[in-house]
This record gives sequence, structure tokens and C-alpha cells, in this order.
Amino acid sequence: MEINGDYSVLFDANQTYDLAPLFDENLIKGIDVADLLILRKHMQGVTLFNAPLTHYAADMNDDKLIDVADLLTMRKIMQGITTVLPNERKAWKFVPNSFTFPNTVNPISAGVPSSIIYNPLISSQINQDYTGVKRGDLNHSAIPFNSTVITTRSNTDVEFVLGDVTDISGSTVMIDMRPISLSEVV
Ligand SMILES: [Ca+2]
Ligand SMILES: [Ca+2]
Repeated sequence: MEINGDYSVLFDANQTYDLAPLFDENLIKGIDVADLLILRKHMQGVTLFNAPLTHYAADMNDDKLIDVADLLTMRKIMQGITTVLPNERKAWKFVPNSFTFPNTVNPISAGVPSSIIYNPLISSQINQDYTGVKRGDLNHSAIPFNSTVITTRSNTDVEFVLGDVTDISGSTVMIDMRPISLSEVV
């Protein structure tokens, strides 16, 4: 494990693995009225999301649709009514960098992988990187491990690299994450 977020994990060859980074924190982090407005404008067709990762972050219930259910969930989180999501959904969601979103009106409609599956793992793998988004944080104002809200950026997505491997249980690897560097996300 390197300080810049590089990670390496040793596995037995010829086995099947599902490598998924998981990161959880306070659900409300990064969610405020600005995000609700962004979602509302998208749903009304006034200002559509300009990045697939924004669609991914806005789908609060992972049903591949952006609709009023997501808006209500975000509002309840903002009001402090909802602090935990059903089905053990984490505050952050990830997508392998190797995944290319389709260039469609709804780039998440066909599903977005949250892990990389090796079936089986037969050789060493490098550059197995993921991008994380904070669920509901549509203007990417949240950064992990820090309560600071960075200056809003509406046109770009914040990319994180993986940090320390904290636990290995079964075939799921739980990996903490950190920003590449603060200067790169502000
Ligand atoms: Ca936000
Ligand atoms: Ca949804």
C-alpha cells in the first residue's frame, strides 16, 4: 500500500473474485439544497446532468432511474429524517474506471458495475482503479475524512484513488479511500 492510494492485494490464482471498494460515512455529507435544485432542474428538463457520474450519484435507490423517489430520499436525508439507507447501501458508490458509460439520455439505465469480477483470476492485474461518488452529492461538494465543503464545481467530477485495505473477508475486499490530493479536488 502506497501513500498515494496505490494498493495491492494477493489472491490465490484460479479462483473467482469480486473486488469492490466500500466506503461509508454520514449520509448527509455533501447534500444540501443546491443538490436538490440540481436534481429538480434535471427532472424538469430545465438543466440536464452533464456527466454520467452525476446520474450515478443521483440514483439514491439504485433502480437505474432518476425520479421523484430519489428526490424524496435526498430531501429526507437533508432534513435528518433518513440517516441510513435500506439494503445496506453505503454513502459512497464506486464504478471501475474500465467501465465506459453509454452516451445516452440515461447512462445508468443498463446498470453500472460497482466491482470488478475475475472469473477466474489467472494473472496479476494492474491499474484496477475505481471512481467514487458521494450518493446525492450532485455538485461534488463532499470530500471524505474531512468536514470541509470545497468550492462547488458543477462541470467536473471528483476522482478518488483507493487507500488502505482495512479488512478482507470472504471474497469482498473493503478498501478505504482518499482524495488523490486536496489541491486536485478544489
Ligand atoms: Ca453537494
Ligand atoms: Ca432512482
